[in-house]
Amino acid sequence: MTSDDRVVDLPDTIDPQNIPNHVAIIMDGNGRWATERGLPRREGHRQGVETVRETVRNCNALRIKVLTLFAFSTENWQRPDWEVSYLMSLPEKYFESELPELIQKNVQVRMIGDRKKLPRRVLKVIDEGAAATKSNSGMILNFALNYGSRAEILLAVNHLVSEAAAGKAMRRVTEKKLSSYLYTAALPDPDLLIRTSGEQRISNFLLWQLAYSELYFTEVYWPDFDKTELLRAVTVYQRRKRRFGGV
Ligand code: V07
Repeated sequence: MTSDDRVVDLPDTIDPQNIPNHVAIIMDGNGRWATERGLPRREGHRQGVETVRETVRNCNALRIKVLTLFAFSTENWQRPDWEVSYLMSLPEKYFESELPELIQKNVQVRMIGDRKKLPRRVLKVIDEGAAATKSNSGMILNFALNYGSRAEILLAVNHLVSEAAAGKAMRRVTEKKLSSYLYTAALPDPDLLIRTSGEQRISNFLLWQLAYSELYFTEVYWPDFDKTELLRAVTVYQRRKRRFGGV
């Protein structure tokens, strides 16, 4: 891709020198969006995928380096079967229409989360998407699927325990060492977490990684989270003075 694709008209509230490196988003409110319109929840999820498409374009244009999207939590299996099946069809739908553009835009696709419970077909399309974009050096698009943060931390701890039990020299565990066993090992921590649809919780998302992130909550439902809303979140992020606990 040429750099021209990423020339955007930025409002003057945005400082192009202070764009967050890593933005993570809890995409909440698809069901409520649909219900309020008298539409089936499925319509909300379908529209939610449209918003994913646009958000990926907008983040790429802003030169955000990593975008992590919380697509399916370990708790989401409790939804009705028909809804879970519909949600599980979305990765395939997304790649069918978007993979050529992701490749053209030099985007690298990845997944974080527990692969075990995911349907084989879903893993296949995600692995194919990841393989097709493996050597891309542009934005990293990271989908959290069947993801739960406590389980992720426990997995890391248990890796460390096994290593210690196997007699590997380890006098103490450092933050760096523990981080290296998280799904996000290769990624910087998020600078900005966005959650749509009014809930002000982290809901077991990236608990370790969000330690110093700016948190941005908006009432807007995910299907309505457009470019204006993204720029608003980035503007608020830039206005906050980040102190990392210092003075
Ligand atoms: C899902 C649409 C966005 C709103 C939140 C829930 C519904 C994109 C994906 C996806 C996942 C992996 C991947 C490519 C695309 C997705 C689920 C739900 C389960 F490699 N949107 N989206 N996956 N929704």
